[in-house]
Amino acid sequence: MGQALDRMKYGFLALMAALLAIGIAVSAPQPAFAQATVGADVPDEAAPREVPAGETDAVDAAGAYEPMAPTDGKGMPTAFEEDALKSMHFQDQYTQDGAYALGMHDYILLPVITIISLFVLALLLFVIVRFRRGANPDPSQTTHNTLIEVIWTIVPVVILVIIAVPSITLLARQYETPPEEAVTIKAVGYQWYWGYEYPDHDVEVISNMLSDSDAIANGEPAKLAVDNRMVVPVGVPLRIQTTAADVIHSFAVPSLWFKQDAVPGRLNERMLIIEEPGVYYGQCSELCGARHGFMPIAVEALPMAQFEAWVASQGGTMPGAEPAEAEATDEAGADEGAAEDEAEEAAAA
Ligand SMILES: [Cu+2]
Repeated sequence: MGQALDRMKYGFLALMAALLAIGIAVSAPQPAFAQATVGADVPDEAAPREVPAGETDAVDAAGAYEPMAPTDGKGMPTAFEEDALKSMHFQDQYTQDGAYALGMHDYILLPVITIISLFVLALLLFVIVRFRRGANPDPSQTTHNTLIEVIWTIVPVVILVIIAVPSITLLARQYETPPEEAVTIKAVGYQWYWGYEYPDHDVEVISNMLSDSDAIANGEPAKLAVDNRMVVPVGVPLRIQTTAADVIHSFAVPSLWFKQDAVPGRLNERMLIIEEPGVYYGQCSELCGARHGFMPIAVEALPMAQFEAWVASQGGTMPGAEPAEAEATDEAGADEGAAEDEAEEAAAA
């Protein structure tokens, strides 16, 4: 029996060692690959870009909309060299859910986990020193102590309850349904870029990553800047719907506490209210193929008047501007068909 157990134990250890070795072998070449890719500017033709009809000349026609310059350190990651502490922490939050979640992390989770870790470390050190063979040659045979067992059952339960209350509250907040008047934006993941459809405004935007040199020339962070941003109004409920045309992507913007999978054949939906105007950067967060790391997200939140100017610059219309309801519905249906056709073309290309 004892031998069988030993064999199982060694078998398990050997399996773990083999898995570890495979893990090292698989992961080792990656840093070299990543560096090689980061160093080189990505050629434009690698990413298919589809220009929706009427988009090219519309910007010149209106002229009222100017892309917003990003604020350094806002809505983007911080470099370790710039601010070591901030680079290891969450980004500043610009939604109420984000502020709530960050508060929960900073004031509940982090203190609790720090106290528990230090307490366990202290216990271990005490046991190692006090009950080592030299100091305690004749060990006690005690195996049970009712009082201690009750304490180490009750205390963790209390800690879990303390964590569960804000945790479930946060979950419920994130499931809140957007109100009827919310602005709908459908983010569609493609291999490897994003498309943003505004069914209420009759606008579609295709968003590709800028090359490093273009991004830096724009005063934007490299690998996060895009040619066409997802422009949204600030301070009003947004109905963000995500889906994908080919494989699973994930629409994620850390400073807006927003991450939602974009799954082919499924429409996921979550409400988003951005508190401050600004440019907020994110990335696809579901491994989706060779250029997964090169399909960034840039959300530009503008006051309503400027958002209206942007819609006009894209050749769209604000909802309510057109009186005919039936016509609008027909158009939306046609647009979806067109988007599907485009997706098929992209997949075929
Ligand atoms: Cu992706």
